Amino acid sequence: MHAPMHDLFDAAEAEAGGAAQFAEDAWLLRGFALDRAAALLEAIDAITAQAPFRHMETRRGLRMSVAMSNCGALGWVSDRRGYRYAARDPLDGQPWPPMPAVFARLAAQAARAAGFDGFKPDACLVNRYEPGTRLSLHQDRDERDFAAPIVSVSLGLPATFVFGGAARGDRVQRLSLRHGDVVAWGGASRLFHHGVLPLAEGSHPLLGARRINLTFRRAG
Ligand code: MD6
Ligand code: FE
Repeated sequence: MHAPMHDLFDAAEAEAGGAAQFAEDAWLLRGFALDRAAALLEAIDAITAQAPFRHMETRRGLRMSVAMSNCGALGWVSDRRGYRYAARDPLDGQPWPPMPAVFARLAAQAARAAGFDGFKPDACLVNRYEPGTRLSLHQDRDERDFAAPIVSVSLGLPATFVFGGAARGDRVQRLSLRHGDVVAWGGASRLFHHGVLPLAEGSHPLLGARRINLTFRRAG
C-alpha cells in the first residue's frame, strides 16, 4: 500500500538562497525565510498566545498529532463535522488573530519567486510538530479557489516532506525541509498529494524539539 519512494530530493542547486523546481509549478526555495526567522517566531508566539495550539479531531474522531492554530481572516479547522475554513476560533468564538505583515509579505514574495504573482493569502495555518508527529498523505482541497498557490514555511527541526501526484497511489518524492525553507506550489500540481513523515528526535537552537510550519492559502 505504500508507493515506492524516490531518493531524498537533493538538488544541488537548492543551496541556501537557491530555488529548485521539484514538480510542475512546484518550487523549493531553500532558506528563503531565514533572514526573517526571528520575526516570524515572535509573531507565532503572539498568535498562539491568543489562539493556542490545539490538537483537532478528524471526522472519525481521531486526534491529529499535529497541533494547530491559525491567523488571518480564515482558519482551517477540523472536527467531527469534517474539515473547513472558519472565520472564528471554535475555542473561544473570537476571530483568528490578524495575519502579521511579515507573514503576508513573505508569502507574496515566495509565491512570486515561484512564478505566482499577486498572491494575497487570507488564511495561515500554523502547524506544530514534535518528534514522532506526522501528517499523512493528503490533498489541500478545502479552498474555494485553486488558482492561487500554497506557500509553506518550515521553521525549527527538519522534516521529510513527501510529495506525490494527482492520484493517491502515484509515486512520491521526498524533500528534506529545514529551518527557513519555503515550498510554493500551485497550477498543475495544486491538488497533488503530500504529507510529512514522523519527525525525528532532535533539538533546534531556536525551537528545541519542535518544528513549526506556516501554510498560506487563499481560502475564501
Ligand atoms: C507541513 N504541510 O509541511 C505540512 N500543504 O508541515 C502541508 O500539508 C502543506 O506544506 C500544502 C502545501 C504545502 C504544505
Ligand atoms: Fe497540505
